[in-house]
Amino acid sequence: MKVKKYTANSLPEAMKLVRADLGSGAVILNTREVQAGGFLGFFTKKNIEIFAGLDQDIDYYPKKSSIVNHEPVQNKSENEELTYEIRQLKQMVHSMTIQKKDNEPIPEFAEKWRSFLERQELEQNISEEIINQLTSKYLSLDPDESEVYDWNKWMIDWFSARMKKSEFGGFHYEAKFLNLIGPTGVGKTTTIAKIGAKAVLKDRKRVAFITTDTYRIAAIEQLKTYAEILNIPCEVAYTADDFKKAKEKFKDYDLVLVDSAGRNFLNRFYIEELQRIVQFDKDMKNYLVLSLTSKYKDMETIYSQFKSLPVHKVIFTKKDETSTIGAMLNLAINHSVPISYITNGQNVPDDMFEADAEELVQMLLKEKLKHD
Ligand SMILES: Nc1nc2c(ncn2[C@@H]2O[C@H](COP(=O)(O)OP(=O)(O)OP(=O)(O)O)[C@@H](O)[C@H]2O)c(=O)[nH]1
Ligand SMILES: [Mg+2]
Repeated sequence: MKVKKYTANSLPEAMKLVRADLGSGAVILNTREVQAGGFLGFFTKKNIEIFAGLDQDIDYYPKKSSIVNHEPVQNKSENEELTYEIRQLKQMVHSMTIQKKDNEPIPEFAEKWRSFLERQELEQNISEEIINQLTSKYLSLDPDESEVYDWNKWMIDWFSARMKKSEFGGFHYEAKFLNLIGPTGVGKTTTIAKIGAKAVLKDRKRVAFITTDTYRIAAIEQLKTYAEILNIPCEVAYTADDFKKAKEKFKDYDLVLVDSAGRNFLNRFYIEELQRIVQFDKDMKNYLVLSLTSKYKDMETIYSQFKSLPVHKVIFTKKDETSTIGAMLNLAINHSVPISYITNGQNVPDDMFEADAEELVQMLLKEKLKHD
């Protein structure tokens, strides 16, 4: 590959020079900022240098072959060396993207994405990363190409790769006890009814309820009403001993859903109180319920307070009451939070679906359509 240097005032201008000279098949090897001109250190200005070339090994741009070095290969060892060098270069090219410099103006296209992602309350470290990479990709394309480029797919791929460490998907009877915990009024009891109804009506499982929420009569009545509708038993546990007995009573059931009182879990005291009644063991999965209408910083604090319990997965509720889902993506990207269900309404059992990475990004893209 013959490498050439192009210098201009800005990255877009330098890219234009590269494109004009090498065509759309140009391979960018490096970009850097250099100081130019000046007198005794004064009046210098910043220029952008791009090193680019055409890869002779790939013949998708035969028109430009004149600048490619066609020297015949002399012998086998030289041939091997050349092959090795080409492989090295290819690896280098693959691992490089054009880096947007901090002082470069961002194209309007990326600016629109930035304002949308900020409104979605995505953490700044995440949106910055997206905008930098999006801008680089945008600048590496011809205007005609970028117009038809599948940016939605780019977003799906970006988020999917960054959320790789998070686990997605609902409860599939991997334990007998499923315990729903979380702040007040987020929808724990309603979601228990939704999961219970699905297990009874769709999966034909033997299901029971236990509630440790004994602080309000209405709370007990609420769960008992759902139990009656589903024709399943419901036990109330006032003490740790009650809880033990209820567990024993339901030992032959397929699934026992445990409801608990909503508390201000920003305060660690309530987590300890919960631990006193419920015996957390191997046969129990703990799902933390968080409402998408809450603030991200509070969700982050509550999640980290509960982590030691441990929290196996998170359920996000009330998607229907907000158009902002950044908090959920922040937790998945910055904290690898595993996401099980998303609920989107008060109807039992319909308003709930299992989360998957692509679905989450599709939700974001739908909001983007409304934003444009
Ligand atoms: N819009 C909407 N409302 C929901 C959703 N899930 C639950 N709710 C409503 O939120 C309110 C509180 O729901 P609960 O299930 O009682 O919440 P909880 O977490 O058990 O509340 P406490 O036990 O008091 O802490 C009820 O009016 C539910 O109908 C949802 O996905 N969307
Ligand atoms: Mg409740």
